[in-house]
Amino acid sequence: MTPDVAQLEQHLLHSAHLLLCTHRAPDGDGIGTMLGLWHVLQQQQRAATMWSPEGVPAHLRFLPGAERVCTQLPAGQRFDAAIVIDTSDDALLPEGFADAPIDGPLVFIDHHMHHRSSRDALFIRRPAPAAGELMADLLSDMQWPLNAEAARCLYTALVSDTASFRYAITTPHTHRTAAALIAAGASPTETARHLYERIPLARARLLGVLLHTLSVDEPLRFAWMHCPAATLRELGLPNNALDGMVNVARALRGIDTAALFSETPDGIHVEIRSKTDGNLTQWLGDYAAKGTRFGLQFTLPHHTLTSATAWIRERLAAHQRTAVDAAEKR
Ligand SMILES: [Mn+2]
Repeated sequence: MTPDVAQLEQHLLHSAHLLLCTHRAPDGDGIGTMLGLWHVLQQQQRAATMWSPEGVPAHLRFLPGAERVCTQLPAGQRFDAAIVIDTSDDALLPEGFADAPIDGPLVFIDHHMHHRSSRDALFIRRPAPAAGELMADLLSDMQWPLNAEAARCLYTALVSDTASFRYAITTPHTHRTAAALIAAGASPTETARHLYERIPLARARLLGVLLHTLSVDEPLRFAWMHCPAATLRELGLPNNALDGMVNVARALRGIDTAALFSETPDGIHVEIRSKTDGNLTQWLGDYAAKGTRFGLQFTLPHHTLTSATAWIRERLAAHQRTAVDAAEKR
């Protein structure tokens, strides 16, 4: 066990009441990993409160213990340690975190290597495809046994962040972890059914509207879709209904890069993803703060859908010319 994990174990074993939380806009990895840790703590008879001010997204409410996640901290409860899962970026902490009554150490357990925090905390940051995998590793290092509930939650975390083991960062160890979780009680069918086979009708209709706007630039190997502000309004959907929709364009044959442009009050929100190593952080440099080489999101103020699309295509074309020039010089 490395010193940081030994320190984590001390905090977990010797705190009277732990606070567990994850990032803003909670996802399957953050919620699943938080729940997984909570079930193991329950087994060890450790008191812990799970907190997510935005609640648990509907598609994750099947997870055992989801009903125990509170949106408001229990009045009068103080915490002698807090474990923050799936982020170590101060800007992504849950709303109200600064006022949470935490008297003791703060621990960040995260797999985002580019996240930064100025807090005085224990950082357990490892490159892993999901916080769920990292948590399974930590529990195994500490020799804390998994129960079936924890396994179901951690498996769902792993499937969520790897998009079903599809990304390059998936390793043999990832699959061994998944195997161990299934052996401990996780169900691939249960997870798949809840993550992928419960699409609300309004979201399917949204996909239909977006597909009408699908355009491709074959030489650039670039595809994009547009979502005017009125679309979500008319379908009665929140902004996060667009999450992941860009992947439909990204999956097209002959396409390496895809973008979804949506109108917001602050400007045009751009979600862009690359199938290959598109080096997005290189050609979108200034906009790449919150993302990876494979996927980025940012907002372009003072743009329309048309001008934002033209701007991205120009930048992508310029990047591809530079890449060709560099290849010819070699
Ligand atoms: Mn994650």
